[in-house]
Amino acid sequence: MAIEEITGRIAKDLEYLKRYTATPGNGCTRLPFTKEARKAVDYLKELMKDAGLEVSEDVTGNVFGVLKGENPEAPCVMMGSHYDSVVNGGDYDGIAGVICAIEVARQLREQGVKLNRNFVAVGFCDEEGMRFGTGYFGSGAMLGHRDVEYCKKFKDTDGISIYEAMQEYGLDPEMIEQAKWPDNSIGYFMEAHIEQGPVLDTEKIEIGLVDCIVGIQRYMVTVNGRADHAGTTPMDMRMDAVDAATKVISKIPDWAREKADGTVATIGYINTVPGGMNIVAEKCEFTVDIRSKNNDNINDIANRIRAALDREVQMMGGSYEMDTKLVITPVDLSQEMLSIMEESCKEHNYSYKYLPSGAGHDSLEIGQQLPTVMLFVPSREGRSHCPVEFTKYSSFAKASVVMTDLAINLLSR
Ligand code: HGY
Ligand code: MN
Ligand code: MN
Repeated sequence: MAIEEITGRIAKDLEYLKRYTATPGNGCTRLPFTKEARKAVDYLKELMKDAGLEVSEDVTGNVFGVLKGENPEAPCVMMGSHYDSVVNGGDYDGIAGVICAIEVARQLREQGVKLNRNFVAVGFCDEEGMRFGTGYFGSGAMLGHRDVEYCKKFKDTDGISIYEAMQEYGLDPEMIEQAKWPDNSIGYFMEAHIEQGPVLDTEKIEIGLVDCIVGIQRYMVTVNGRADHAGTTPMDMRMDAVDAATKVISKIPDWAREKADGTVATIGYINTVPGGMNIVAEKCEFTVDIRSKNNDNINDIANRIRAALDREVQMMGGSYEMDTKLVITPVDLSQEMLSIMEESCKEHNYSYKYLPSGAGHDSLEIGQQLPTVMLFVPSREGRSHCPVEFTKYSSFAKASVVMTDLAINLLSR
């Protein structure tokens, strides 16, 4: 099929899916276990059925489409990404990778490829961790890394746990462990994704071959002081949670800069309680997201945060909690699968470049234990996690052509 026709199919699907957002006109907000997620999954199911796939949805809200091979018992070739988004995010992060997986299934059928094993397209339910502060929920559950205790532990800012959100969505969280796929049932995992950074766009390169993904640690820190009158309380009598917290927060970006190797640290959320302009803050909550290819750097910054909190809180006379939301180590992706994609790029005369991923992905979770590979396509001006996120549909079409070549190789084994 001509690349223009493939581009048209992908464009139609992604344009249609743009409507499933809680913030129309202000980016994509499709959080897990919401009506927007439900509608997107129902549409993905239709596309999978139209592509001749056997469709199912698991106990966590992951959606699978299976193209049967000769030996359905053999470890399958799985391809996909996530259908959830951040708040006011872009229209391509995650969901485009799910559409690319369905597009690969279409091309496998159209080319009459003989499948020795199943090809499975997947849409994972909660990669971002945006709602509950975690990450990789659906892909983690598929690997058996999520349980009922986990679902009860993490809550959104309205105090709703994953457990309750799943129930409201019509799922039974008590069955979470049924999401686990049997050992050796997945042979390979492939993911197409937007780069979400500036490299490919700046260098005018069409395909990114991702050789590693950074490790990530995420924390919610709560500093506890004492509420007091902003006017009558002398400065040396205060237990000002904001004063203590900001003394720590202000140091964190420099600790990342000092590593001078691409290590990053982000304070994405700060909140004060009770939040009155004439009240000394009783509490100050903030998130920390630390990432690096070097896990020692991540641990070092997390330890420096703890030491700084100990110091500042001791001086203030209050306390703090540093709740762990996510800890995942860096992962190297499959060189064998990357080489096959590199050959495909050469054959189709697509420019390409090997590069690391500074963003986390379902492949980060899955690559910890299975042969995994990612392919990036350019993000205009490197922008992502915002409404201006943009990638040309023809880029996704090229990605699907390269990944079909990889799938054919793996499915012939
Ligand atoms: O946060 C990330 O890196 C990804 O977009 N989930
Ligand atoms: Mn993503
Ligand atoms: Mn994302």
